[in-house]
Amino acid sequence: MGVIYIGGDIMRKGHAIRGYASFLPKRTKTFFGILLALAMILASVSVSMAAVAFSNMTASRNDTTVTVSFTVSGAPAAGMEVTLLVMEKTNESGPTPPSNIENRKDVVYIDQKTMMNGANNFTFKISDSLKNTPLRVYIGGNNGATVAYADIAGNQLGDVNGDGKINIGDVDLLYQYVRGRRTLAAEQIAASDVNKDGKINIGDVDRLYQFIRGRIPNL
Ligand SMILES: [Ca+2]
Ligand SMILES: [Ca+2]
Repeated sequence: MGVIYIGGDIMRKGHAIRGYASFLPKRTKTFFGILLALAMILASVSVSMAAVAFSNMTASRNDTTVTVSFTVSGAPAAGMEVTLLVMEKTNESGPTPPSNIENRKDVVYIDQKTMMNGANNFTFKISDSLKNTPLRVYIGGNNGATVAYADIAGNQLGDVNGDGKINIGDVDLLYQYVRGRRTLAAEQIAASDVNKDGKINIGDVDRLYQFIRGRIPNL
């Protein structure tokens, strides 16, 4: 609102200059006219850049299909270019994308589309080898200033906390869940039935612990 107010203030000053300028020589009027036009352009640019925002971002995966949804507000009426970047979350956990993505092997997907104000969806395919990998999805406006992200947890059996690794942290989390001390999301529950009997209980905790201790070769 602060920026919009400044824009309005420039407009009001512009009207005052125009009224006064009718008594001035033509060259002076042209100078004031250019000044007014510049002020109006600057005001409109600063308003539109400051107001663009992404909200309600979600990302989900069904086998090799990823769906990303988000709401755009404050974009120009013709829409704005939005860049979608997906990286393996195992290596990437920052709130903004890394700057050297052309040198990174963990870029899963990148695309650009014109998005309008309101609800938007991206749907795309990832390779079969990435369908269980934890992912971080970034969206960014072309001014570089507006960025949002959402995570997709790993789906690997035994990776209960979805961080792409199977270790004691997963055993602990699963134990807490079985004891009723905490809840798990649907994809975490899907990763928890390590003895594949259709139930999540202490038998799964035990098998997962045996696996990470190296006492059984696979889950
Ligand atoms: Ca894990
Ligand atoms: Ca089970």
